[in-house]
Amino acid sequence: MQQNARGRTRPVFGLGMIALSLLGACSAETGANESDAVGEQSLALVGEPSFTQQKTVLGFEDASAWSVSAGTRAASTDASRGARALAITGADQTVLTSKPIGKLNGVSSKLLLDVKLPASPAWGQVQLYVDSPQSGIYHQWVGLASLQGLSAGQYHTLAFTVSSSLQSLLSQATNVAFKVEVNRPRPTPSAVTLVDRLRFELPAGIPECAENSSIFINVERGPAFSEALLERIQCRLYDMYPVLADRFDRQAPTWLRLLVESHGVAGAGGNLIGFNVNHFSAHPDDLDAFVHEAMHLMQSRYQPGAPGWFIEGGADWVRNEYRTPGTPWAVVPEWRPGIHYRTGEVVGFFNWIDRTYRAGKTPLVEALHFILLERSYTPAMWVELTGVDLDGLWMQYSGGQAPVGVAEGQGVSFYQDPSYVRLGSTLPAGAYDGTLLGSYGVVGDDISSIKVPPGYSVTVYEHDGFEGASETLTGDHPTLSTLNDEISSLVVTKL
Ligand SMILES: [Ca+2]
Ligand SMILES: [Ca+2]
Repeated sequence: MQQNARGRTRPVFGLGMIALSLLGACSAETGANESDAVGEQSLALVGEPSFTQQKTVLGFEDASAWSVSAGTRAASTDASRGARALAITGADQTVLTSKPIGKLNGVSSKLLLDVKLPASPAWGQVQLYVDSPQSGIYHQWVGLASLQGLSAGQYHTLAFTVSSSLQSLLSQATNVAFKVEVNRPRPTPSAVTLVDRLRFELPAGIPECAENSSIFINVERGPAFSEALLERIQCRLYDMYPVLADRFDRQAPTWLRLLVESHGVAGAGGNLIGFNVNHFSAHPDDLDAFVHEAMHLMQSRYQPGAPGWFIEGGADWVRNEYRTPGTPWAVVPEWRPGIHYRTGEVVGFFNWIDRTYRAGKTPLVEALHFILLERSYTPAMWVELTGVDLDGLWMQYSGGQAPVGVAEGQGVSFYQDPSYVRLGSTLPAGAYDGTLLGSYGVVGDDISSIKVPPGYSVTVYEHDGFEGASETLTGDHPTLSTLNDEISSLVVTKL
């Protein structure tokens, strides 16, 4: 496994192969003739905890998550962290009350809150309370921080000590609301006070982007690596994994292992994401690869026999959905010779399906994802979701240009794995360069077994353009003694 020319990543580690191990023939499970609506219903994820709630509420990213007892509140982009802070105008005394948070993460001995005042107050204070009637916490006072003399126009961090008894209560509590009570001299009517970033203090060594996160990333250090880049990688995961979990798997692992390695590119499975320091040192603009890998963790519970190309293609589609603008990773927007859905260039295909057959509906990848999680996938699902079978969709997508192989026995069959596992295609007589092989779904440098029926021979070449080492084969070859995973062009001859 290696990076291809476009910088896609493929699972390369031992545990990373979990996702790849799902490769194989589509499941033939029966009784799964479910309608589209089943896949749509499961999207509601009713009753499952949210991965992003605490960060959204306590990070003041959503002004509607807070109410004020006096004055007015609005969202402000003048944030101390994230995209937004809460702006309060027109009150000397007010209580900000949060929506209840289902489950608190990262409870520690100190709560911190950032405030930015319109004027330096001669007196004033902020008092913090928590409330969870459901868990026996009734308007419990946490602490008080003074505002007196704080300079205007810049954020200051207020600290509140959390007693050990309250810590253990909060760790267990459900639906905890926070109350921030502000008292200070009456500001001028238009003066804006900003609050942001209510959070529990993090342990040393944890990046600030982990504030209010529902996940924990344990870094398993390998080769020496830029600490700044390692932090950026962790932050891409702390930012994106909860978003993906809320959308794709509310039961996704919350405790992740990030393994620093020195081979391959990146891989993922279970709760592990591994990556190659050398690749990301050379390509620090490729951090969206961690969105792709994080999606693999959402796919870990797919049914056995889930199509491997869909696992990879789905993770690519998600990566593209959440792409960082300006990064060089590109998708193939429309069909062109040399691509095939089985070999990876499918983001454009999925988007075409959504435009053509699923306008106004859940995107295809998302719908199939939940069907695979529910373990009710069969190839008939393509017809359920679009009205057309998969190969028919691909043919339409290509404008009728995609070549189609012949039936087994009517030409030479090429497989990705030994012992005739993972058929690429069965090809009639002709000369096939790398592009044409790609159009048939035969992956270059990956052929590992070949069936040559009576009356045919095949000459295989190490390089594209019928160059390099070559060998002419007849009969069946469950393994290749030479040129295994090296064939890049070939000629099929009818004798
Ligand atoms: Ca914020
Ligand atoms: Ca192979």
